[in-house]
Amino acid sequence: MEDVLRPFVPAYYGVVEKDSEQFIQMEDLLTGLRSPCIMDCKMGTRTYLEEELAKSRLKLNTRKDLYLKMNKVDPNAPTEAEHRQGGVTKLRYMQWRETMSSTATLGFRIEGITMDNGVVHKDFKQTKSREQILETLVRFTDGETGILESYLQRLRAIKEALLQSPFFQSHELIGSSLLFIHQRQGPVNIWMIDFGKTTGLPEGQSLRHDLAWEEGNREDGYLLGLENLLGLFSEALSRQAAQSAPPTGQDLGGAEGGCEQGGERG
Ligand code: I3P
Repeated sequence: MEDVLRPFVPAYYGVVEKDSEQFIQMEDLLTGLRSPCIMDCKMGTRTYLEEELAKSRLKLNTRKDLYLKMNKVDPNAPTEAEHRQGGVTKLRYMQWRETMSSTATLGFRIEGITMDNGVVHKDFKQTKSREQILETLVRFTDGETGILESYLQRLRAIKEALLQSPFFQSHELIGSSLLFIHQRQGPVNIWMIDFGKTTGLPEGQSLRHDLAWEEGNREDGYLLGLENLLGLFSEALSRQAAQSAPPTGQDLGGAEGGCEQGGERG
């Protein structure tokens, strides 16, 4: 609450006790919204902590539930040994999820979307290419250029704050999400959420967040993901703007992608 990231995270109201259990009390990001569209993007190129890696090397216990989830998406994904065992380790599952989706290549993945009619979409485990993501962003925003533009502005503001944030510099953010929320003719917002696996670095150490992970460097790739999100929102906006621009009677062949990436990725 004292960091420059404060405007981008739900407000924290302290700890409350109920039935002798302790809870943290937080702002409800959906207050006042009647039919919001919501998208959760899990940030970073890595979704497990380095300590989970070490633990999983020590005890290679396999999990049936993760094997079943993996097998459901792609029966060819488990190895013969994993099929025989009917189990995979958590690390194996998490790494598979990273490479099946856009996490490993783009530094973020779409986890789920709720549309304004309440329908929940969770089938994004194999959404990996830029094209698949662009199509999803257009469907999520209904191709509305105003909404895409507002999201783009908010992403730029988040990036600026992150680059100045002492909290961001000194923490490894794993499994943290950006939550996109908009409502037709209503507010458009993005929030940083899910800090359950956000851990502080030893005093005096910091992270860049845009470097490749090597075991020991704790880099999470958060900024790589943010940069790609900026590029993709920018591209979606250019496409939609080109489509909705009134015809001029001249050859519009070069309109699509004319200002592709909008300079966000350089
Ligand atoms: C889950 C997802 C979660 C992870 C969970 C996985 O897979 O990767 O991030 O929780 O582990 O099952 P999926 O998205 O395919 O359903 P953590 O980030 O807390 O590790 P879990 O089953 O051990 O809770």
